[in-house]
Amino acid sequence: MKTFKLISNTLFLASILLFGALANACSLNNKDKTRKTEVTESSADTDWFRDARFGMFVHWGLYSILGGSYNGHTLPDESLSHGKSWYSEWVQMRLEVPTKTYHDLAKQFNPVNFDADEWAREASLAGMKYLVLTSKHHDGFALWDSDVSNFDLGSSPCKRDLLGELATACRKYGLKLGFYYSHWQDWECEGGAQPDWEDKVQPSDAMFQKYWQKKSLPQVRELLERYKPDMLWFDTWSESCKEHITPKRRDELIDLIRSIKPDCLINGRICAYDPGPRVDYISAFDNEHPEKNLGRPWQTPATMYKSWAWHANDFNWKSSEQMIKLLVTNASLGGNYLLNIGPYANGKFPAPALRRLREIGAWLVANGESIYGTSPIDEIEAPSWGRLCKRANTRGTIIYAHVMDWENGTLAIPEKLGQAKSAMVLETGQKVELTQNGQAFIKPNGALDHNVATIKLIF
Ligand code: H79
Repeated sequence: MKTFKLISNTLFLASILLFGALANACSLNNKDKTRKTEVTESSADTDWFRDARFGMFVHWGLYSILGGSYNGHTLPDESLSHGKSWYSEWVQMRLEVPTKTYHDLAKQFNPVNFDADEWAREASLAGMKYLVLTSKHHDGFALWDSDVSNFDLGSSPCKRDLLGELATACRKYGLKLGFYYSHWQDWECEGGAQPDWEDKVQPSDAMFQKYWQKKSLPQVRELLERYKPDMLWFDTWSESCKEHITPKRRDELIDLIRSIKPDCLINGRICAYDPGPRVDYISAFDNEHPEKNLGRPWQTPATMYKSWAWHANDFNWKSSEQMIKLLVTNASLGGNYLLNIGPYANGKFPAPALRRLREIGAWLVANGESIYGTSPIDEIEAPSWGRLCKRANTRGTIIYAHVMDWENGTLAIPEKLGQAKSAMVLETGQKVELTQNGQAFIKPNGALDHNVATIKLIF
């Protein structure tokens, strides 16, 4: 246990913020100079995040041992008052696991098959540019050996530095690294927020403050100092956090992060009902795909099936094609897609997840040019047949037309884009015929990808 250090919120911090703001204002976007710059007070450089478009989320912790079931019950189970959810990382609360039984799972957590290099390699092969791991979910278990809590990896048989291994592997594969940290709900700590259910007693403000100062802030500090993450992912989703996550505490947490690592990106769900202007990117709700560009860097956290963490009885796998379409749709609106994996407790990725990762990665090998570093076309509604992404540079404008439905085989190009000069299948370079006025392109002969075919239109 270490004593909590007060955060210095002084001239030093002010100068960092000022410097950050200036640096931001001066930085040129070398990818697409037509991008609009929004007026926010995010002081970190978000260009890498916007260009990345695709990341891996990983939900992994003690709950992975139970795999969505406990004591003859499996999620969702309506016979229990709060059992109606697929989210297996909530198993402790939803399937009413006694506290001691749940905490004893720490003695079993020994991921002998965890190979950080393999995780990072798979993420990279899938075309992902960053990886975000649950360092502590709502159950309160820290996936590292924490100085400020005994409910942590240090109390398990695993004596490895899992987060450190992951940080090294991510660096090797050129992936940015992020941590999910549950700053609001913490079911283990006396002052941590509890599920917002009528039958749960929430901690008083004084108790929450103790948790905040003795566990939440110091653990965020530990993560930043030890592992130097590129981004943090906080989780609130409704007004029910208002009692504990006040704008003052939100800002205190942002100040702490900026004072240690000013370029670490912070998500809007640090305070979902009022993220304020200082956060760096907006996280949509779980599996929510907005229909418009949110105007700031944004991202959808998404599942492959219904649960986030490993669930042995969740067979609702989305197809690779569905997920490619969601990635493309988000990209066309300026957003990222943070696709989740729920590894087994032993550290391995389940086969259905691996297959999907590799299929999406295979699509991106051929079509990545149409996704990474592209811009949305805000002023044009998506055509009925698919989605559009843009890349503009001094030589002209390229529009990537992602065809999701060939309709009658001649697809209209939205008039506002003007007349295209030429067109080709992005994957193969095969020329695609344009109508005489360059206002439509015609389905090329030969086999086209059954997923999403990308036509590169040059203007
Ligand atoms: O860590 C994962 C979840 O355990 C945690 N956030 C993700 C990233 C989370 N737990 N609960 N919630 C988020 C609130 C979820 C609310 C939901 Fe819905 C209700 C999900 C589905 C129905 C409303 C509608 C919000 C998204 C869609």
